[in-house]
Amino acid sequence: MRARPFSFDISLKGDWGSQFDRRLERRLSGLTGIYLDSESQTRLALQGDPLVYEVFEMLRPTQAGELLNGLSVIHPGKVGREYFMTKGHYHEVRETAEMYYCVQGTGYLLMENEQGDWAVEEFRSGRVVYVTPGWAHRSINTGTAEDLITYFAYPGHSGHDYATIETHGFLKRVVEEDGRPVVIDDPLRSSAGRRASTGKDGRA
Ligand code: PAN
Ligand code: ZN
Repeated sequence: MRARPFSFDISLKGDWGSQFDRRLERRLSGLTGIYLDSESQTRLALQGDPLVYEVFEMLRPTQAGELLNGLSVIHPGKVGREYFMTKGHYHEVRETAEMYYCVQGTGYLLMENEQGDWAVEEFRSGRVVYVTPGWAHRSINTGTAEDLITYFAYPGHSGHDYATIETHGFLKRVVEEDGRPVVIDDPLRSSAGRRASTGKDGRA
């Protein structure tokens, strides 16, 4: 891990990951339960199990004062009427923010907090989204052919709480209607407001 200041380039066409230390991949079979149309999800997972998204991380100490940063690459695709998207999570330390910079593509960052507020911000090339502390976030690629590529940075001690979203889902979903993305209420949203136990960072 570098001890001196450094710089790197994130605009290398076709070579997005080369600056980063670690690559995580998420295939459809590992995203059970996130899509409304579970039959389509199972069928597609059996027929080739598409790569839904990849995360390229710059490894830094997981401590306050550091910034964990990297690239999310969400590939284009759909499951039923829903677009390829990330699992989504809260930060385990709720008081931590995050910034996203959209390098390429089109989509949304869907967000909500534990007070029941929600927000959707648009991703398009050159656009920044600031996630305020305490807001869960999920990236959604609404493009038909292009990867959605975002650069993110968040405090080193944030941690990830995936369990809360796995248990309750988000309040809203972005689905395709007449060829366009629209925001709808999640019909599966659990009415139980209790938060799941967070446990350890489940990212790897
Ligand atoms: C990002 C996300 C990344 C993948 O690095 O982790 O876009 O999304 P999931 O973690 O929900 O699978 C981030 O928000 N980190 O905190
Ligand atoms: Zn995050």
